[in-house]
Amino acid sequence: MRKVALITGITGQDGAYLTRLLLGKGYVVHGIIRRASTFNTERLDDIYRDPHEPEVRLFLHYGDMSDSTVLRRVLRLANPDEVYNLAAQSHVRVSFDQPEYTADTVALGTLRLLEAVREFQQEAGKRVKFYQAGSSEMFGASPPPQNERTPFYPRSPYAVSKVAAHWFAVNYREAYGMFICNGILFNHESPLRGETFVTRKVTRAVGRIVHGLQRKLYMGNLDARRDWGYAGDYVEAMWLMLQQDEPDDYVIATGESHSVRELLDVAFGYVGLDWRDYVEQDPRYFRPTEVDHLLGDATKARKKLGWEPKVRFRELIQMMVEHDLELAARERTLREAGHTVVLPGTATP
Ligand code: NDP
Ligand code: GDR
Repeated sequence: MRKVALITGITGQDGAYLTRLLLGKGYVVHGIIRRASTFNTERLDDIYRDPHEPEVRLFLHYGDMSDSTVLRRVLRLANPDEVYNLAAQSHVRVSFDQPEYTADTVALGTLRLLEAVREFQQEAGKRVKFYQAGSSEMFGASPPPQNERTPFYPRSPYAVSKVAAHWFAVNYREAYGMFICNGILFNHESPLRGETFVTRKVTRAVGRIVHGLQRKLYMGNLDARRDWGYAGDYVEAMWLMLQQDEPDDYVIATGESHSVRELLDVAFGYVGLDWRDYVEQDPRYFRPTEVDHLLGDATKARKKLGWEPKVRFRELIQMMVEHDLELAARERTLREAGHTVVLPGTATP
C-alpha cells in the first residue's frame, strides 16, 4: 500500500520541494490550494498531470486555512497517513501590515487543522502523523546560537502566530497523544523562493541588472544575520521527523550565519559586480521590530534524525544567481522580440 500525504501550502516553495520528495518515495500526495484570480500553481506545473490519466499520484483541492469545513472534507477525501502543515502568510514584513489575517492563517489555521485531524483520527480509527512548520523567527530576540531549549522571543505578528501554532501543536500532542512534530526551521532558500524574500530579491536583481533590465535595487536592513540553508535539504528533515517512532521537536539549520551585506557580496561578486553601485536603502523595507541574528544549532537533528545540510551558503546563492541569470536572459529575449513582459511581483510593496 502506498503512503498518503496531505500538504497545506503545497503551492509554496517548500510545498513544491516536499511534493517532489514524497512522489519520489512512492507516496500519493494531496494538496490544498487557494482559489486566486491568477494561477498560483506555477511551482507544481511541471509535475502536475490531469487526474483523468492513469497512475496519477498528485491531487489538488481548493481550500483555505480559514475554512475548517474544507479542511475536514479534504481529510476525509484524502485519508492521509501524514499531514504537513506548511500553509502560512509567511512574510514577516507583510505580517505588520496584515497582523490579523496572519494570525488567522498561521495560528488559528493550525488550530483548525489540528482539531480536524483529531476528529478524523477518531472517525477513521487510524493514527495520522502531523508536521507543523515552525520557524526560527520564534526565537526572535533570543541571542544566538538557538536550539530546542532556547526561549522564544517573537518580534513580529508572524512570529507570535508561529509561537501560538507551536504551542497548540505541543498541547495536542500532550492532551490527545497525537503524533505531532514541530520543525523549527531556519531560513531556507532556493530558485523557487518567493521573489520578495531577501535572497531571491537579490539574486533576481543580479540577473536583471546583468541583462540590462534593472538599474537599482532598494533594500532594508543590511546588518541582519541569518542562517540560510537550501530548501531541498530542509524538506528531507520534515519527512525524517515523521518517520521516527516518537514525535519530537527539532531545530533545522546549517550552523553558519551571514549578514545581508555578505549575501550582496556573494551574489553580485559572482557576476563581477560591486553591489554598492546598485543598492540603495528604502525605509519601507525596514521592520518596526527586527530580528538581528539567527544562528541555529541542529545537533539534535544530526544525532536523532541523521540529518545534515548538504548545500552551503555560497553554493546556494550561486545556484540561485545562475537560475535567475537564465530567467533574465529569457525575459530580455522576449522584450527584444516585442513582447510585453509582466514580472510577477512588480506591484508588490
Ligand atoms: P511560501 O510563502 O512560499 O508558501 C506558503 C504557502 O501557504 C503557499 O502555498 C500559500 O498559497 C499558502 N497559503 C497562504 N495563506 C493561506 C491560506 N489562508 N490558506 C491556505 N493556504 C495558504 O512559504 P514557504 O514554502 O517558504 O514556507 C512553508 C512554511 O514553512 C510556512 O508555514 C512558513 O511560514 C514556514 N517556514 C518557512 C521558512 C523558510 O525559510 N522558507 C523557515 C521556517 C518556517 P499561495 O501560493 O496561494 O500564496
Ligand atoms: P525572514 O526572511 O524575515 O528572515 O523570514 P526575509 O528574507 O524576508 O528577510 C531576511 C532579513 O533580510 C532583511 N532585509 C530584507 N528582507 C526583505 N524581504 N526585503 C528586503 O529588501 C530586505 N532588506 C533587508 C530583513 O530585514 C531580514 O532581517 C523568512 C520567511 O521565510 C519566514 O516565513 C520564515 O519563518 C523565516 O524566514 C525563518
